[in-house]
Amino acid sequence: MEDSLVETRSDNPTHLSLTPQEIIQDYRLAYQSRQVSLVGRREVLSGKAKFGIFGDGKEVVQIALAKVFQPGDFRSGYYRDQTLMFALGETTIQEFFAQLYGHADVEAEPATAGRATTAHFATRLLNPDGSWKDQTGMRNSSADVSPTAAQMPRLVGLAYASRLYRELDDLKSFTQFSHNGMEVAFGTIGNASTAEGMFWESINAIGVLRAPAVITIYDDGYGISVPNEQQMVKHDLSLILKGFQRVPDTCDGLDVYAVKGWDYPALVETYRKAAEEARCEHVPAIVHVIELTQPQGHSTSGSQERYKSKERLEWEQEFDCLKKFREWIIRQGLVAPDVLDQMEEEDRQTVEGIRKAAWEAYLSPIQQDRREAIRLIDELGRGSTHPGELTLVSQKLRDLSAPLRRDIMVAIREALLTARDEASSAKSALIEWKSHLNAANQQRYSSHQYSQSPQSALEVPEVRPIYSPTSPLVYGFEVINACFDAALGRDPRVIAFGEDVGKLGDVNQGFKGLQAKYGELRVSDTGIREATILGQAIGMALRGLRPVAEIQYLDYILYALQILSDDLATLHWRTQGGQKAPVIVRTRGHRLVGIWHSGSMMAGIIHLLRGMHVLVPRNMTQAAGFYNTLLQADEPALVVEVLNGYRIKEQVPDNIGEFTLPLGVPEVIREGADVTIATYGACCRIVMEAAELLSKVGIQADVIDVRSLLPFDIHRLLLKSLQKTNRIVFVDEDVPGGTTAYMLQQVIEGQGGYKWLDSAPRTISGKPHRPAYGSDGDYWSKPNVEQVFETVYLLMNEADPASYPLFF
Ligand SMILES: Cc1ncc(C[n+]2csc(CCOP(=O)(O)OP(=O)(O)O)c2C)c(N)n1
Repeated sequence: MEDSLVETRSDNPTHLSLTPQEIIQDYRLAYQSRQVSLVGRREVLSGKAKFGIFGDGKEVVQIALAKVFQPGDFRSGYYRDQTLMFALGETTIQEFFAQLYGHADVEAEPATAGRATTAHFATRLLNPDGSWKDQTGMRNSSADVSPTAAQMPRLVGLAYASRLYRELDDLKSFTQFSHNGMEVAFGTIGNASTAEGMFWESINAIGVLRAPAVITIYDDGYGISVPNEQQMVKHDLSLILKGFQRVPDTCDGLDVYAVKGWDYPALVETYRKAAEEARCEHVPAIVHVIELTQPQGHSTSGSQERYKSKERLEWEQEFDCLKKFREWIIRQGLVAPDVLDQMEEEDRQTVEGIRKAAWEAYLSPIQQDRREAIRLIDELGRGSTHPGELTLVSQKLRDLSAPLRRDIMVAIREALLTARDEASSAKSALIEWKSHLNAANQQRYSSHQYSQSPQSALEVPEVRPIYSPTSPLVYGFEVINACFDAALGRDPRVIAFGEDVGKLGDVNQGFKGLQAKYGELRVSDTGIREATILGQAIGMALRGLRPVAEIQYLDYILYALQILSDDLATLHWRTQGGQKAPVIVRTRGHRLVGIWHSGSMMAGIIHLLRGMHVLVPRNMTQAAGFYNTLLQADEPALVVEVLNGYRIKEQVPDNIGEFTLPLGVPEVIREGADVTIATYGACCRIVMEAAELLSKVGIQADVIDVRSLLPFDIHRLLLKSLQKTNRIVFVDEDVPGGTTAYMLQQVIEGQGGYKWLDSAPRTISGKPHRPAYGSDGDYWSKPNVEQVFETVYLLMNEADPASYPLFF
């Protein structure tokens, strides 16, 4: 062990200031948690639950961690944390089993209402109406995700928020979220997942930001079957982490501890020290917990005997943290072995009783539905000409020992199909029951993808921009700048950050001068670390702040796309409205120059970010309107500004800080009766030029700027245009079959536009490759005026060759 790492170990409990009762209580909780793992695995292997992953082998470290976890603190962890959650009182054993069974009821399974896999923890941060609860009175957990290490980026923001609440006077009144930044964010991660780039990016960011996070690495030597030798250089995380070690007596770096996972007193001491420094001095820490085991192997999907040696398995038995904890308690004379045996027996029974209750609670509403379905099918059979077949259907359903909801639906469909040639009141009743079940299951599994609160972005009232003869004509970047100036002045929770956002005021000057005006914590620079810029924003938003996180160019959002997709976009849905993170992601894209500054991969984005709003304003005034709307809403959104719009002049509305732009409402930017052209972003300019040329040959185009891809045209304006023109062309710079195909599906299928078509619908997109460099590269890679003109002209020629003769 290197000198600079603090190795803690102790055999003497007296200095722990814990009573024997507290220590025995800790042991019993650890023991109960182990029982949960054993019983849980049995439930999966017997077929009652689908998949099990448990925290066995990590009980003692989590008991120690829980001791320093205070109300107001946050957890960002992963699937091994059951003991921590039990010890915090934030997940009950019954709720754990409810999740194991997939009990889709928020009362029974408050973390995710049956949506997330086993051992995905979360606390409910929101009231049923979507408003924030008082976080300082609760021990909080952000909602887990399965991609390992993806819990790390949001830890950056959860911890950094404490610094902001402590150092920004204007935030002092938000006592629902913080008391002077005294909150610590606790992260947990497995040893193997530290091989992910996101882990290193996160600890670097936490160190740079001096964000009070305490990160625990549970090191059990393996990542499923792959040992540390194949996961990390030098095979020893403590050695690698040495470079992050805080320079003594400075704030530079993190405190790095190494402690054995079976050594209860040492763990208790280590966490006390680490949490105290983080809480009071905002010094982050890493606790590398070594010599951990995994008694049941990785998960229910496989057996560890296939990849662990006999020696390793023997060592794991010997160093099982529960065994060592028990031995230590007995050695200290805190309790006699036979008394402990008795307690263990009681705890085994307790856990089994809770499991049984969880199973019955899960099954009983399904059985009730089954009874009703059987009754209705039998009723149908009584008046039917197919009584035998219908009896078989209901008997099959009755025979299932543990029916699923889908079994009920399959039986109903089979019964209705059997009786398809009949009409009866019994059949109508069954059809009605089926639609009732479908609606209930829709609610059960698909609700809350977007906000259902009064702060939904769709509820923000529209305020039109006001112009007067004195409204100045300025560059686009100045419009954005005025909008952000107003937002920062209006609301102290608005915090903007990103690469070059602070001192420079972003690469296009949208924040020019605003750091000087509002300070370095309100408008700040970050490292080049897109994934953790997003994580920073998610964590801050979870703690009540209003981050505007900038990704410098749309092309680089790919680095953050995983976090956006897995974490941010799913958050509200995967907690069934229990958590929200109203992050505004600001970026700029579409055509400018070359392969990596002309990105417009909008289809990739909209398909991966369902659960967020995705907005593509064509100019900076519209972007400002969207920001004003979003800052009043409680939902996450991505705004893609037009890269080549910053140097184009626009008139600033007199109410730049107040006007709003509704989401999902396209705008007709040129009227015509011959053809509808739907587009967005930088392509609006191209299409408008083409429409001008088309009008010279007598073709009048209805040009519609879609503006908002998610949500899309909620009032069916495109359909109205199509009903007038009977022809439609979709134009954008994405790849063929990208967002143009999405728009086509929305209008032709979704809005029923196919009924109004006199010509086949067309799409015009960029090439399937990235845009080549230079103006000519742009011209032949992205849609151009001539291409739009010719496509529309051909459409008209097809319909009326005499009026529109071919000339090319
Ligand atoms: C990004 C990602 N890759 C792969 C997986 C599949 N997977 C689940 S757990 C796991 C091993 C993780 O090992 P470690 O981080 O040491 O944690 P442990 O399960 O041992 O506690 C893997 C590879 C995943 N969930 N996420």
